[in-house]
Amino acid sequence: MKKALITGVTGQDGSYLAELLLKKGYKVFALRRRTSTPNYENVEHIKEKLEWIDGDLTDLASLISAVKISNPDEVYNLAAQSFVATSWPQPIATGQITAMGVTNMLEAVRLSKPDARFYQASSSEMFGKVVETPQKETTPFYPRSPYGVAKVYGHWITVNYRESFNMFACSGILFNHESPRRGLEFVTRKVTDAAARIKLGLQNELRLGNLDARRDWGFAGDYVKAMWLMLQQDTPDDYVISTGETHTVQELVEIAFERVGLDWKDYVVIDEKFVRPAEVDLLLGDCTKAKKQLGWDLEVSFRDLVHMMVDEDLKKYEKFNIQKSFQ
Ligand code: NAP
Ligand code: G4F
Repeated sequence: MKKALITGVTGQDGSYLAELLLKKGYKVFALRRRTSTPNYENVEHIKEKLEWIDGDLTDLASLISAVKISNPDEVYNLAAQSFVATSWPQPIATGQITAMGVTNMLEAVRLSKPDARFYQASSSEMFGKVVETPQKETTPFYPRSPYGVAKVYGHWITVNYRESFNMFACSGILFNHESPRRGLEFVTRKVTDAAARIKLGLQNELRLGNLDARRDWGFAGDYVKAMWLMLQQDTPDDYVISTGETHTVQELVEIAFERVGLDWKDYVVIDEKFVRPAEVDLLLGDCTKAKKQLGWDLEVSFRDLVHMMVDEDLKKYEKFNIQKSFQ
């Protein structure tokens, strides 16, 4: 039985990856940090199947201990302060977790299980103010946020440990990927949640920032398969994972509101509070390398993804309304 250690299991990607690895017969160790209230919403259905280890990406001792306890064949480093907007008001915490946390995790592996295969969650946010379109593995980085800068560090330290210590370390440069498990602060989920709430009379308006930004949005369930595939290759490498389509935030809003039979223009209000100090205007990935070398492909289209998210949010609130009416 193969053993995997995942950081960030309570987040969106960690929950899908844990499901995938359990299905493949892995023993899955899950690093969790201390929170004041339990935070298992995304993994409630598999919670008992995971081997939980307490630790924090900023605490090297806890990571060394986690690697020793789990003795993993594969390590997936998904934990991060992952919300771009928060990285301006909290640049230092973002750097400590999202940048230096990667070195902590790599050091823990190097010191305790150097032959474990390592996956780093790099990001298309590193391309920032893009210097070429579409973006591929060789496109130079130009990060536009403290988060993007931290991810560039995490990316290069992963490459460096591969080249310096001959570690099997891979970096997946993943473009935006979403799901019904996405945090409510990210634009896709904020929009699908609001469309459902407005439809059910629980909310009157939706306040958003820049509607012109373009993203290459895919489904998280498809993207975790690429993470696993990267660690099954003969040699470690870096791969772009994307859909090869780009859509504006406005298109996302249109599809979500159309799904609930409403005209978005009647509800969306532009609020400067959500406009960023520096924006990433356009992301569009070229994942030819992943398709050829990993045999990876996606199954869920952008429109189906938005519909899936709206439908799940509607279901959630309809259930909530029924429960409320019994009180
Ligand atoms: P997410 O939902 O925000 O999950 C982040 C996870 O990291 C959570 O489990 C969180 O734990 C954990 N975490 C945060 N700080 C930690 C710390 N100091 N120590 C230990 N754990 C900590 O993120 P996601 O969307 O699943 O993304 C997974 C990874 O891929 C992240 O590294 C993200 O930056 C990267 N990425 C994401 C995308 C995307 O579109 N989703 C694209 C490219 C790259 P709590 O639950 O306790 O907060
Ligand atoms: O959904 P977002 O917050 O995602 P963003 O900034 O692209 O970052 C996500 O994808 C990265 C990969 O490229 C990951 F590395 C990162 O961890 C995260 O998962 O914002 C998307 C776009 C931005 O251009 C933003 O300005 O939507 C625009 N937007 C417009 N109004 C908004 C809003 N974003 C948010 N969160 N909230 C708004 O009200």
